[in-house]
Amino acid sequence: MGATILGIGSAIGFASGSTASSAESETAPINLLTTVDFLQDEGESEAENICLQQNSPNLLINPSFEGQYTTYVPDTPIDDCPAGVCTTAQIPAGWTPFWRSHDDNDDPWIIRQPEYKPACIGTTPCPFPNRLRDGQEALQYFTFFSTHEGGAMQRITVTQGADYCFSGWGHSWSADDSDDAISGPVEGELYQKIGIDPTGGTDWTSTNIVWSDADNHPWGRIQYDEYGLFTVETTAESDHITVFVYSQPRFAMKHNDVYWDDTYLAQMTSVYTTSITATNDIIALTDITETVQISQSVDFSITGTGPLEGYTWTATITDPVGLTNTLPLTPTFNRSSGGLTETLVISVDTTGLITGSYAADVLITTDPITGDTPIRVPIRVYIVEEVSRVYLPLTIK
Ligand SMILES: [Ca+2]
Ligand SMILES: [Ca+2]
Repeated sequence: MGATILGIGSAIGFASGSTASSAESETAPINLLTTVDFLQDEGESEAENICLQQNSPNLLINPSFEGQYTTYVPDTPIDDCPAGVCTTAQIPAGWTPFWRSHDDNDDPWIIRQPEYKPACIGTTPCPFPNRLRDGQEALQYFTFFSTHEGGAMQRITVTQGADYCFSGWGHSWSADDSDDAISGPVEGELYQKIGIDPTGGTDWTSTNIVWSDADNHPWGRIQYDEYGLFTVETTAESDHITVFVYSQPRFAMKHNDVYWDDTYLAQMTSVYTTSITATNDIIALTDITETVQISQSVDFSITGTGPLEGYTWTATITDPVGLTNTLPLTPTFNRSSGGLTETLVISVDTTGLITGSYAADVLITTDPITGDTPIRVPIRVYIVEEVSRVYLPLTIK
C-alpha cells in the first residue's frame, strides 16, 4: 500500500509593482522679472514641500532662525576673526556659519567674508517684512561691493539608513544700486542652494554633500526678491547628517544679500505598501512513489511612492502559528534574500516522510520595513495513507 502525499508548497514571485517616482524634480515655470534682466525659477509652492508631508517632527534646532543672535566664536581660531571672535558674524542658536576666506592674491572684491545678522534686526514687527517668511526673524548675510561663498550649517543626530528631506526658504537681493530694495537692473547672478552631507561631515566643500538644484547650476539657482522653496533628499550614511544653506554670487555688487528662513528636516516616511496573496489550499495530490516539485505562485507586490532602489527582502523559516500536532517541516529556498525582481521559490522535499501533518511558516521581511511586513507564508504538508479526496485547483509546476 503506497502512502499518498497531499502537499502544499509555495513559490513567491516578487514583483516590483508600480515603482513610483522618487523625488519630484518638476521644474517650476521660468519667469522674467520686469526689473531683472535674468531668468529665475520661482521655486516650488508650499503645497509641494515634500518635507512637510512626511508626518515627521522638524528635527532641526531653531529651524526658523529665531531668537537672540550672538557673536560666532569658532571652536578653533580662524584668521578671519581676530582673537578668535567673529564680531561681524551674528548667528542664531543652533547654526554655524561657514564661508570661503578671501585669497589675498585675488582682487579685493573677490570672495569676502560675509557679514551675518538678523534680517529683522531684532525689531518686532519686522521693519522689512518681505525679508521675513516665518516667525519674527530670518537669517541674513551679505557682502558689500564684493562676492562671497558661504552660508550656515547644522549637524543633527539621525538614524543611519533612513531617508531624510531638508527644505528651506530663501531669496536674495543682488543689485548695484540702492534705489530700491529689489534686485537689478544690474545684478550679480547670485545663486542659492541647500544640501545634506549624509555622512555628518562639517566640511562645506565636501563632495559627499547632496545639493538641491544641482541640475540647474553647480551653485544652485537664482531666487531674487521673494522667498522660494529649496528641497533636497538623501539617505543617512551615518548616525549624523549635516544640513547646509549656501550661496554664491558670480559678480561683485553693491548688494549681494542672502536671506534664509523656515527650514525643515524630516525623516521620510516609508510610503511603500506591500501585499501578498497566499493560499492555504492544497494544491497537489500525488502518490509517494512520484517525486514531484510542488510549487504555487504567490503574488507579492510592492506599490507606493518613494525611492525603491535598495529595497530588499529576507526569508527565514519559523514555527507555524495556530497549529498543534504537526511535525516540523524544513522547506528549502532558492535564495534566502533578494531584491525587488528576484524570485523566492520555496520547495518541499517529501521523500521519506511518514504519514502525518507537517508545517512550517516562512517569514518574509523587507528592508525597509513596510506596513504589511514581515509577511508570514504558511507551508502545510499532509501525508495520508491513501487518497480520499481531491482538492482544486491542481497546480504542479
Ligand atoms: Ca523665522
Ligand atoms: Ca534695484
